[in-house]
Amino acid sequence: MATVHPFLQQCQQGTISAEQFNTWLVQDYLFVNEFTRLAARLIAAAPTEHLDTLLGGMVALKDELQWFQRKAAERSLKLDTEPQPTCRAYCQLMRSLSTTPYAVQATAFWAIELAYNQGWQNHSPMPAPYTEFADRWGNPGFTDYVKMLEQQADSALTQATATEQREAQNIFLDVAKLEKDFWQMAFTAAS
Ligand code: MP5
Repeated sequence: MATVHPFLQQCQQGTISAEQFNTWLVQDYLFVNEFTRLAARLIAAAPTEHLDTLLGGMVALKDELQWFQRKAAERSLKLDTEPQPTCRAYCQLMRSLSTTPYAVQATAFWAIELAYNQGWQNHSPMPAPYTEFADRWGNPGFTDYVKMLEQQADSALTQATATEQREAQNIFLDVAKLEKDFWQMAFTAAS
């Protein structure tokens, strides 16, 4: 499952090793950089009435990238590092969305945010030093944002062709798999 994983369980129990947590942190920073470009392409393709929500998300990404940089500095982590294979595959999927219709992009964008919202929320609250991580994606405001993204994806999907709807379904499943693999990467890469 994409939203229940030993990584999150061990963060909540405070038993995750620093090395494993740091692996996730650095790889997630690389992911969020690419996700920001996905957000930009989504905005470029969006109908006017969807811009307000998406621009709010973009502002949050600016803050989040700086926050990642601070967290990495606190832990003396180098951020200009190579993506692990799973991170690379996920970034590749996000880039491949550039040629898909808006409804497919909007579904993927929602699915990606939903995975983090559900994953961290289901394992909240977390003890220090993980509290702020769980709160970042598990907080009620973020849940509301994810619900807005769902409505926007839904409205685009109702106007989409059957082929586009199938494509959106497939992307949703691809995202769920990559999310699960992404948690696992902390264990397989950190040795
Ligand atoms: C998100 C993330 C959520 N940071 N990392 C992965 C692997 N999936 C989803 O995106 P954001 O921009 O941090 O809310």
